[in-house]
Amino acid sequence: MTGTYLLDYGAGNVRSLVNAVKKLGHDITYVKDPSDILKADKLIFPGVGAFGSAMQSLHSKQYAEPLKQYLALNKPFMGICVGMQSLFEGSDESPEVPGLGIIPGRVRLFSAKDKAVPHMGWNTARTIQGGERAKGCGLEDGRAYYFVHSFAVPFVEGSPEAKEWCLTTTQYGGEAFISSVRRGNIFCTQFHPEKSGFAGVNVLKAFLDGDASVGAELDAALLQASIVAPAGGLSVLAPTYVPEPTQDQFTKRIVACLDVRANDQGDLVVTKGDQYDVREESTEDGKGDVRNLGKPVELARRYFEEGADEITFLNITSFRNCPLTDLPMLEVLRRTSETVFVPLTIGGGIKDVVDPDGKVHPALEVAGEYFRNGADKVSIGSDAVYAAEKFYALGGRGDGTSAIETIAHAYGSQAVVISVDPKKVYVNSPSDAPTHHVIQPAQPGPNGEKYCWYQCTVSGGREGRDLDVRQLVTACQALGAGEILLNSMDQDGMKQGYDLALINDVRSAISIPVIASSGAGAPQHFVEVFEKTGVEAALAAGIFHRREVPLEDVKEACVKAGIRIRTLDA
Ligand code: 1PR
Repeated sequence: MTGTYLLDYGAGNVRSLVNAVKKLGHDITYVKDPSDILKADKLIFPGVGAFGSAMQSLHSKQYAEPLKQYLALNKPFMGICVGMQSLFEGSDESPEVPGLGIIPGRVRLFSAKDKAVPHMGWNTARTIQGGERAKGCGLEDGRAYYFVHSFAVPFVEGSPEAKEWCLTTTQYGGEAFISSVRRGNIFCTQFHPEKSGFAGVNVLKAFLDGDASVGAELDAALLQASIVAPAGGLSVLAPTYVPEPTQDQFTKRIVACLDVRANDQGDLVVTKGDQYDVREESTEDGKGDVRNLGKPVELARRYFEEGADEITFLNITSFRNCPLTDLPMLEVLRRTSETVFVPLTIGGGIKDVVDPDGKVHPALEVAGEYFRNGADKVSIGSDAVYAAEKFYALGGRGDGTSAIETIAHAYGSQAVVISVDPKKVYVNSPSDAPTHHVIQPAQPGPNGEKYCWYQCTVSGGREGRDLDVRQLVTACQALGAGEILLNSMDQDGMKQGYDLALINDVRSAISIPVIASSGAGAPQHFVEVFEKTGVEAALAAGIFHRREVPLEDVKEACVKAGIRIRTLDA
């Protein structure tokens, strides 16, 4: 069968991409056999996970050779993220594994000296070559797209990859990298069009609707216009235009969070607590109803349309009992990913689970199930605390078996978020908590205590552990986590602003991105957290659910304060 094919090797979320393609009115067939590749009229390769495992999968499934042949025939191809990287000669992520070698150049690790790594969020793609090369591919100069990666191909002016292939560059901190390439009918993006809202959907549309002959003509014209004969007599493409000096346009992210659980009638609802208590004022029987603030799929869609940069679902009672055979959030994800084209994170119950028949499912399998159903990241709460405790018990190392390690290994660090539920413990002096990292909070404690440490909790805050938040995040980063979602049990639902002392303490301890959470009550709180801490993202729940503060107002306040943010028309 001819048509558009998807080259998938089962490593991560391709559901969103398939949903986007279908929404655009196209059919897509999964490549199931190496021979399918050459049958395709158009081929999309959404590489996910680590470079080495992607290449190994291509070889073990015997896809590499037919893919090279397909590319040599100049048939329409779209590579996404690792799907783009695999076309280069190799990557520092897996130095021993060669790439396909179609494009000269190597994929390198970002430096974490001046920025958080992974590069996770919305950033701007600038076209070079005067934009000529971008014609017809739906990509707009200066538009923000969603990136999530730690490795990239540096943009080196005059290099063969820059001259012959580079379509757009993006600046992250002090580094400019190649964010998309195009030559003939080969078109690849480092960013994820299927996660880049309407801007990304336009890129996919152009590829799917596009005429295969256009790419070939365009390239021939460019080639003619810019051929030079250097000393060796070889013809190479000269850069027709020198790219504008680029600026880092990386934006701060606004995340809408949906705490989900079943209410007493058994319906799955979005709820929201104050300091983690999600029940209404107690009724006579001493047990108020679970607050019901809406339906998860509908609310997620509303937030996407209103401009949320990411959406997080937390299944807040999954620590009780959640066999793999009955994960209600799978359906929520499947339905959400049909209409929501920004990254989706799912948390709650990412751990080894036991089915009623006694069958054990490792956390990796649980996470895999979520990725296949539309999640881009999983968020680990309680299990991360246990993993960190084990890390210290082993003398500061992992043993490779934790959920963090196994999931990061298979799906990449960027797919592993740690959700932290810390609670303040006040002390009179640092010597009262000698094994913990003690700081001075903005306000003294109830008995005038000048110091506090932040205790990690498990099971939705029900149990405190002998581990402080700094110990937790440093251990989790070392084990391979890619991002921290930093809640605060004290600030949750209070609408008094984020706990800046806690956030600064965590931000300064690690280099992976941090999402500030808990306590947002007004647009100014977002401005404050971005101005006074180095966090990459800020999350809120209650004020959005209750429509007390529209997302638009939050973004407007940030723009007015000069904070780089993705606006819907940007
Ligand atoms: O331990 O891996 O099963 O994960 C359980 C997850 O459920 C954790 O991420 C934990 O944070 C979450 N959780 C458990 N119980 C509750 C609860 O509220 N009773 N919710 C809970 C945590 C905090 C944030 C909230 C922000 C922003 N909720 O998610 O959205 O505080 O709120 P605000 O803007 O209204 O202040 P595991």
